[in-house]
Amino acid sequence: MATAFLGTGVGGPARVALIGVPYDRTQSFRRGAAAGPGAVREASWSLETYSPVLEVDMLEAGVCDLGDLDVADLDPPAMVRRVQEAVDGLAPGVVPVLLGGDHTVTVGAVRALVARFPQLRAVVLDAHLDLRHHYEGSPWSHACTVRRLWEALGDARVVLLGVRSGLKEEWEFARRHCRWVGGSLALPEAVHAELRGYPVYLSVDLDVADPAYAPGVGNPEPGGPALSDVLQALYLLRGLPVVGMDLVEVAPDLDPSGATAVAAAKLVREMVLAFCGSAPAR
Ligand SMILES: [Mn+2]
Repeated sequence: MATAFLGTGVGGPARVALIGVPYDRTQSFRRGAAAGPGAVREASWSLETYSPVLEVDMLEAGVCDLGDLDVADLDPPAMVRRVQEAVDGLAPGVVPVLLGGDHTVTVGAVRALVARFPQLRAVVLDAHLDLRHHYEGSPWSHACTVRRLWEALGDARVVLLGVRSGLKEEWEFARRHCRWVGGSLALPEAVHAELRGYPVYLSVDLDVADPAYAPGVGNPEPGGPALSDVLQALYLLRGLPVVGMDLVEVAPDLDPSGATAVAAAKLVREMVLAFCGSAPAR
């Protein structure tokens, strides 16, 4: 499938690898995220490749779309292993950008990258804490993703922004074991400065935005920021040494208007260009 984000003729060696992970078997409420990657690619047709805010173009960002992983029939641990292998197989210096798919896909990417970057930190934008140890009998539920990241990375290496939902126990866990957990999208300058010294994985669960802007998500959580505020938060994170990222939980069929998929495509464009838009020094 060719789209504006495919980067046909990447204009030099690939620096960014888009990887679709069409998977929604770890959803807790309503499914549909398996259709996310295809819908985001299709929606990207309606957007320009140029970002007037960042003043860079997708066609000059060295973006290569590797298509979708064949994960539909896999159980969750096998899917996570498949994602891990795919990210592990990328050449050094190529930044993986996963299109979800459930938030559980993040676990595979982070496991691969922490093997390559032992000091890896994770910045997660999400309406939910996702810190349950198990949910409905499974450690692979998308309600457990951040807990799995914490296990993979270690204590005080996860930053959570935009959170407005979670059990009391999850909030207590977050305050004890995450580097920062915020209901807003603002990152304290001290934490920002600290993160600049480490490789960072950036995970954006689309439900961080208010459902008014992106209703096609598995677990919509009212009372969130506008899409423009999410974009602004991403711009403020520019400068962090991001070595991998994802945009997850896009369930396009839950939004007949199509706005969710376009919102997701715009976020992906701005994430790619904000963190990989210029040639890396390395
Ligand atoms: Mn979420």
